[in-house]
Amino acid sequence: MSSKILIIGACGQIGTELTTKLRDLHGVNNVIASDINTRNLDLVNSGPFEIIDAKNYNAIHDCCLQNNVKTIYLMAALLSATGEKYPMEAWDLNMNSLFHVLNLAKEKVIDKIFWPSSIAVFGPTTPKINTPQYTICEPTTVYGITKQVGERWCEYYNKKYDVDVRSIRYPGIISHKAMPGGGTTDYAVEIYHEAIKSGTYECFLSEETELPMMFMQDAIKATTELMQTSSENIKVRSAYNLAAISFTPKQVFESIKKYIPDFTISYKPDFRQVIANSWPSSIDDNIARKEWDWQHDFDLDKMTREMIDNLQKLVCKVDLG
Ligand code: VAH
Repeated sequence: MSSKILIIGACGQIGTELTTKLRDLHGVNNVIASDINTRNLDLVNSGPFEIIDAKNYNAIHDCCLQNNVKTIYLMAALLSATGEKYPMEAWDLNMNSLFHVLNLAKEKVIDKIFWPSSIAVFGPTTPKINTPQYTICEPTTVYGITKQVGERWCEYYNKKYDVDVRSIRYPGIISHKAMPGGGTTDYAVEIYHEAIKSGTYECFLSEETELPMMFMQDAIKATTELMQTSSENIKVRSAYNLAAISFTPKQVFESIKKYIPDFTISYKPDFRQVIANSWPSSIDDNIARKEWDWQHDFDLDKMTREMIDNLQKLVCKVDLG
């Protein structure tokens, strides 16, 4: 039986598009999508799918043995805003799911792991502009703590047990296919939907809050390129800084207005403003660019064009029934 890929958390914002991309690269039947429920019927019906709770070691282990899974993409996690509401649940899911896949690799049940880290590993004491790969990391969110500790465990398993685990510190990610859930950067997705749906948006961050962001197509490209890089070329076994664009709510609003002139915005910062204030404004990703030729393709206006074109097509499809 050919070796398979298992995506845990395939119904999430990144998992949804990662499943499609990996199936394009490796063949539909070689990529098993899994999640804790079958809410996303399009995805469930698009190829091999299993219900797996990322916290359940035996369920993951059995799926790997029954299907000859040799690579796992662990995409399930509680993000920054939700993690502040449910800290122990965030610790449980984000950490124990990582230990399960690291131990499966240590026991040689699987060969390779992708695990997403985040710019949330940085905190208020980190240099905010062009944040370097190696710097002070004192995260002030539960989510950020799980990602910082997770990076330490990834590097430990690589050095001690030769586990081939690879990771990227994702910035905020913008896509039109699946909504994000429970993040502080979710405003950057909601704003496009509201520009088309209602023509106005109340932003939960202040207009000058600059954050590192990336269009989904770039994030998926970086993930698959990192996983296709030969192991000896990967020197960073915590997680790579990765960057594309940084913008404020005001700048993305201005970009959208070029296509939807009547669009209006108001600002009503909530608890997520404190989280956003603790994160960098921009990221230095020169190590990823040097070690595995990373480069992004989408700037803000190119992303806005892509988002609006696709969301307007979606609205037409729904209207036409
Ligand atoms: C969040 N979208 O907002 C995630 C991401 C950098 C932010 O990790 O929590």
